[in-house]
Amino acid sequence: MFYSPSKKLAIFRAALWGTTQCGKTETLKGLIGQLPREVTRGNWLDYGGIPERDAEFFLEYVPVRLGHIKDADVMLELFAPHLDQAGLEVWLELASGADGIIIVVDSHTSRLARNLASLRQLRQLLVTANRSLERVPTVCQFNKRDVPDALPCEVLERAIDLRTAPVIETVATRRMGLVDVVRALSKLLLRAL
Ligand SMILES: Nc1nc2c(ncn2[C@@H]2O[C@H](COP(=O)(O)OP(=O)(O)O)[C@@H](O)[C@H]2O)c(=O)[nH]1
Ligand SMILES: [Mg+2]
Repeated sequence: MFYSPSKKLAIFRAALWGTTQCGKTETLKGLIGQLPREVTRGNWLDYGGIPERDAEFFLEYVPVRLGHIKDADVMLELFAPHLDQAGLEVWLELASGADGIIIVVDSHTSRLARNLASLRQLRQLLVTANRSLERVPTVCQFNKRDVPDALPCEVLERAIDLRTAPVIETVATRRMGLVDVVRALSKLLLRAL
């Protein structure tokens, strides 16, 4: 957490982790659409005139202004790097510094193996950063609950096996559950404070 006593500003940083196409961008876009404009002001999701090819290398970023808590303005900054290749170094940096992690899980049955591989990769990255997933406030976002072949939540929970992390079901494309994800993570972060 970053805290500036003079500005009375506290900033938490959290990373969205998950396989390509699991719904990270959709989640961030959904939050921007759902939360008051003031809350997510200054996000980096509006690439505007940037060609698509270059936009792939941008780090997606959405600030969520949580509000005034105990005499300080508290912010939660959400990050999601776009490209796997461009991502790893960025990810290591994020993994070292992140106060929290949102693990976005793709509920498609066919994506289970990929979800698990990506979780192993996250664990490895955290070990490289001298950290452990069990010690980082983490929320599991089970996304794409609307797809016809979605695995039952119990099956996903057993496979993911992150007992300490709250599970939130979402449909990012319909903006379902997204604010609950932010709320669950904020609760963990503020408790850890
Ligand atoms: N049916 C369904 N599709 C989704 C959901 N979330 C994301 N998608 C779609 O999955 C694709 C990949 O999503 P995106 O957010 O770009 O994935 P990212 O690679 O993790 O950023 C897009 O076509 C989204 O519209 C969801 O909850 N339900
Ligand atoms: Mg994306």
